[in-house]
Amino acid sequence: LAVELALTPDLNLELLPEAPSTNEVAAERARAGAPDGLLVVADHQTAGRGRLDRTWETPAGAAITFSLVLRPTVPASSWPWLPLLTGHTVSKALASFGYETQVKWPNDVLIEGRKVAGILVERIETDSGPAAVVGVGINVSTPADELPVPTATSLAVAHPDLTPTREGVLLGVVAAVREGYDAWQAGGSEAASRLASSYVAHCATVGQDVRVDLPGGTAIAGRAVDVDLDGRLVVETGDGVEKVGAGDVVHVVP
Ligand code: BT5
Repeated sequence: LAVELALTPDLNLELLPEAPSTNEVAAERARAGAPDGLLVVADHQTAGRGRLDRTWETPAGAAITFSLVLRPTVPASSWPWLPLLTGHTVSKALASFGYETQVKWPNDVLIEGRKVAGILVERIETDSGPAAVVGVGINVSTPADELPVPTATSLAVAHPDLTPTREGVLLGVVAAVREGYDAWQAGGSEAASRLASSYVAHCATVGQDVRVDLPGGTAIAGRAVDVDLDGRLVVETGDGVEKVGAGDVVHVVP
């Protein structure tokens, strides 16, 4: 991984052979003053984290695990869009390599209904103001029998005849995330609503009958009809309209 990345001089990069969690390392660096744009990449991640205390498991050498330190200048009210923006740009970047990807709200990237990439965005407080750590994990060459859960896939399992390198995918995805973030930051409310409509148009969840498992242990069911400007999923239930800020979507197969 090191050799090709070293040829890309415009990256502010910390490349680690092994790390427990790149989100942890990036958060430490942000607290120590790291600027917007620091990219922490681990060749192998040993204690990857998902949302809500879940784990993210990837075998050595087969996955991409990285975290970006961002210091957004947009109002704090816009920050909830960061995970959606990241899911959207990772999905588009993988599509540019030939994969047919979809985003499941808020930010799981799927191929043929299975999860190929997961995203964990965390907001942290630092002496130089709040920062966001954007963590991305992508299953690249993981063989089927080493995928941690039946709902997972990898680029290699989904499409064995496409064989991009891990470095190539990493650089393509990082560039896409960075570009999407810069456009979103620079573009004001117009860019924000453009992103929202582009996201809604590509999100596999909108238009589906869903059950959403909420963090407290309850669930709601209904039709997902939209994503609002705060990034919340809008669900029409029998009792009216509910807006969900966090939860796990289960697509209900009719
Ligand atoms: C996520 O959480 O999907 C966020 C994953 C973020 C991983 C990146 S890697 C770089 C950075 N450093 C970190 O420590 N994390 C980030 P969530 O939506 O909660 O999904 C977690 C669930 O996905 C687990 O409970 C498993 O069911 C499943 N899972 C675990 N490992 C997986 C994998 N490699 N591929 C697909 N699904 C996986």
